[in-house]
Amino acid sequence: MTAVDTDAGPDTGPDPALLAQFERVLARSDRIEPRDWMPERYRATLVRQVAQHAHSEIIGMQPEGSWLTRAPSLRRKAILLAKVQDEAGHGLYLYSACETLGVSREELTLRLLEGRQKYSSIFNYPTLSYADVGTIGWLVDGAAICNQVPLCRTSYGPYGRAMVRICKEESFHQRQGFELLMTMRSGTEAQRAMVQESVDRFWWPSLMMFGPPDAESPNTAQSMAWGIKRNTNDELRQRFVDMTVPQAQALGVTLPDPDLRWNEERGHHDFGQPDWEELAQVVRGNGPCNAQRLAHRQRAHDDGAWVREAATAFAARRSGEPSLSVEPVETPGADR
Ligand code: BYC
Repeated sequence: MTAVDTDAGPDTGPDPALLAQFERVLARSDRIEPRDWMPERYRATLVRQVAQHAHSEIIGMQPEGSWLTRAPSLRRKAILLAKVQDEAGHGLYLYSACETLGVSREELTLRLLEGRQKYSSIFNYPTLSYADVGTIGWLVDGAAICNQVPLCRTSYGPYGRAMVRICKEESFHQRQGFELLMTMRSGTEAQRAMVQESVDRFWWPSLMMFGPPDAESPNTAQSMAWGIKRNTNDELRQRFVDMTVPQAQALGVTLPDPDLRWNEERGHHDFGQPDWEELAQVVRGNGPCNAQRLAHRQRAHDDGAWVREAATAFAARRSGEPSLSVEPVETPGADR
């Protein structure tokens, strides 16, 4: 789509020609790019979803990050460090994608800290054992892959391109989680029990990651019509269950759902419903770790104030100079 720099303005409604052009782009499954005209509600919906996604990546560093200092071996620590750093990177790509919609990262951070924007419910559950690192990789990143692979084809260019790279990294995350659980499953009786206990705690919250059932999802229909979402919440939840059941069998763990069984007629697994009231409570801020996660994020933001100030001062100084000159710094006693 070519760049259009005019807008008919809020009082008169969108210019029909611009709207028609926008709809033509969507109809041929092409991308909307930052400088293209777009309806204000399309832009606002994207800001909501992409910001929520970015916040999830950043808050999502906490549950696993808390195990970095307690990793059982150097190898596990290196793997976990790489994964948590990847999550930070994902957050940054997504904040950048969101900034192309005209909202600054500073503003987005403020909206998160003031509770005006959400992040994924899953990160409001505690990580109680090292098996949880494996379970998050296997189930949470597994759910994230199911949700995010279709988002590589989302209608907004910067979001879709960010998702391509993120999905590649998520695949590694899921494999490392599965491998960790597989290793623990071939360990002692206590380790095997630790894996099962962890899976029992994370199964239902993982299913909730896909959002409420379609019938109670206020945003799905419009987001699908705009090509922001390519599948409904229930479609992706079903895909996740079908993908995960054989993996659970390979691991030798049971999934805590008495209604889970293969349905020959449908060609899919039937499964029970998560506790939707629990999801509503967690999303409203009343999950087991909501307050802790936000307080930690606020602390990290406060601790980072000097870095932002220094970077801003440096950028201002650099923009005031015709060219960047690095001045020698006098360091007493330093080697010459
Ligand atoms: N948690 O109409 P609906 C990761 C909200 S991070 C919290 O269905 P929509 C990882 C929803 O926002 C991956 N809130 O909404 C990182 C809406 O409220 P608002 C995170 C939820 O947007 C570190 C309301 O409920 N992935 O992988 O059509 C370590 C009604 O819902 C949740 C993404 O962010 C929830 N689970 O669909 C490891 C994916 N569910 O905003 C791993 C991108 C619903 O109207 N996002 N809500 O106030 C999406 O695909 C969609 O936004 C959702 C929800 C499927 C989540």
